[in-house]
Amino acid sequence: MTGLTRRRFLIGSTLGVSALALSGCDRLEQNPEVGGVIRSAEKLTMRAQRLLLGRDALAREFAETDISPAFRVNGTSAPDSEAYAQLAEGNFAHWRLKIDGLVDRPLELSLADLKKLPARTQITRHDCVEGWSAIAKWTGVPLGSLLAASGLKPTARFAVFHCADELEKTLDGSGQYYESIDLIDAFHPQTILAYRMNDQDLSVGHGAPLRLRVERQLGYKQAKYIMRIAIVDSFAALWGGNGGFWEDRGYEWYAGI
Ligand SMILES: Nc1nc2c(c(=O)[nH]1)N[C@H]1C(S)=C(S)[C@@H](COP(=O)(O)O)O[C@H]1N2
Ligand SMILES: [Mo]
Repeated sequence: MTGLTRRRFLIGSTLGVSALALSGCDRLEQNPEVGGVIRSAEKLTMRAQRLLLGRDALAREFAETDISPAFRVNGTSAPDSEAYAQLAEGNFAHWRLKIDGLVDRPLELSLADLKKLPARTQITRHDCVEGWSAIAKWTGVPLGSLLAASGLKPTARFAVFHCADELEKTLDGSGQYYESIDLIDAFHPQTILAYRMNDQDLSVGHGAPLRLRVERQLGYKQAKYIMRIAIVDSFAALWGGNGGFWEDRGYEWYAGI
């Protein structure tokens, strides 16, 4: 081999390698799964930007002086199960929040774990569909930060909250309280998993140890007694298929206010 041909040979093989890498890259983008990841990342960026720029999308926050002297307990006032009673008895030290489903890293967090994480406090008005409202101060962990830590899979679309209580005794268990929200609401800055209300640990009546605050929606979306959050691409297979206990009984899934 002469010097020149050897050089040509080397250039040729280098080109060959990068051409291969390029075509590999092409093939990667054509792969529907990878294409989906890129497209959904783009969608997430778009959503995050809309949330950050659209300040009017925040629910109104109030002053300490606006806090209602009384806040009704509505729906379940204490879950009627031996398992819950035991958890409450032990001050929820043995309770664990599970986050699973379409995530890369399922999480199991104790109340102490949650309390160590960066928290958000907000004073907001709760509006029940039955026609009463009350203002309270809520402290908890932004749901979005937990979902980010769990690593959502590209197919993730909804967060489903499974609660400890049965609001209606049914043979098939469909009286179990549950709720769901989409990722836009899940990552909204005011969407928190609250463990404190008006500077006190959340009482059993108001959903101890953990309840959802999703401030741009009505009262029945504010799931109390959360045990598990499942990330899903559809809630069609759950109970009545409408994404929530009240939704299965005819209420709107998106209960915007
Ligand atoms: N697990 C669970 N979450 C629930 C309910 C319930 O019965 N069980 N009731 C809903 C309704 S209709 C309202 S208005 C609020 C009431 O919350 P409060 O008891 O703190 O007022 O919780 C919502 N979340
Ligand atoms: Mo409600």
